[in-house]
Amino acid sequence: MTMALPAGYRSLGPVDFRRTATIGCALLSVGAAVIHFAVLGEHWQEWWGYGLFFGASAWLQLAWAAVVASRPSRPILLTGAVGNLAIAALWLLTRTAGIPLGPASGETEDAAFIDTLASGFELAIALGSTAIALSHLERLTLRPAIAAAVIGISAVAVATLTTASLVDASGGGGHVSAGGDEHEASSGGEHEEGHEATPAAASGRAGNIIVSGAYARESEGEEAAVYLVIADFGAADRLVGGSTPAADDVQIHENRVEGATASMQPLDGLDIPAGGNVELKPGGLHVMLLGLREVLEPGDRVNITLQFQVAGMLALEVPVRALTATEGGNP
Ligand SMILES: [Cu+2]
Repeated sequence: MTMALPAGYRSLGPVDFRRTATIGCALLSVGAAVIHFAVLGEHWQEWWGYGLFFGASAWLQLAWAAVVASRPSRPILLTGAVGNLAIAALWLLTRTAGIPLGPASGETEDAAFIDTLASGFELAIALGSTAIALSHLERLTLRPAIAAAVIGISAVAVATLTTASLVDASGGGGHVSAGGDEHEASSGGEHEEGHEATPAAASGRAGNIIVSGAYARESEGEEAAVYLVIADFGAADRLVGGSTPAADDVQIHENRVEGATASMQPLDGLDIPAGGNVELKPGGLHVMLLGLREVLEPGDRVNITLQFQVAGMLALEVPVRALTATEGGNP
């Protein structure tokens, strides 16, 4: 300790154990805040109330981390413990009893890695902060090197786990997919033989556009309709068309009902309002594959590239579902 270290290190005295543990809690709080920032946009799309909750949680967790790291007083530690316990408890509620407020109220969400991790961080903060605040460890000290190692390992662990959860969420569709389906992108484009009734819908992102819940219906003649939800996180955009190796033409269609007859009208494009959501669903808007070169059967997957004016091309590998898997007979 005292021999080979440079002067700067030698001048460091023993480090307060509570201080070290507090910095660990602050790091966990930063991890939870980053996760909440990352999912803020998609929750805001669902309802501003959800967005506000995630935004407020993230900023408060970030602020608490900064405050507690510089001033680990008992009231500040206990405030963090109570706040994080409340957020973790709310998470448990939404995964068991159901979401208490907003358009999705009553629905239960599936627990994914990303939200389980954030809640794990919060629970650890709550327990850790309480223990630090109520314990009498003022006299306990660590060698500077050990304190630095503990903080360094905590920082790397939090950063690695948080990053992994973000990768997992973006790759798996996670919260984004409309039906709560987890989409595991299957490598290669070959057709799957298992004829599932409702294979997981596809999702993808380009620029500020996220497409989720995408699926095609099995072909009728040489045509098939594709449904999906388009969410825009930035400026206004426009879906102008698409292409697929499976068909000669890809058009945007709108169903119009006049009297007793329903007809499909091709559209030049489909405006996606800034920060808005457009749903292409049975009986309304859809993407139409025309002049199919192969029969699309339930369980197949079809590659479709959508063309947006601003966001550019967005490639999807869309599952094919049986006609009976969708409500309403009309495309
Ligand atoms: Cu159509």
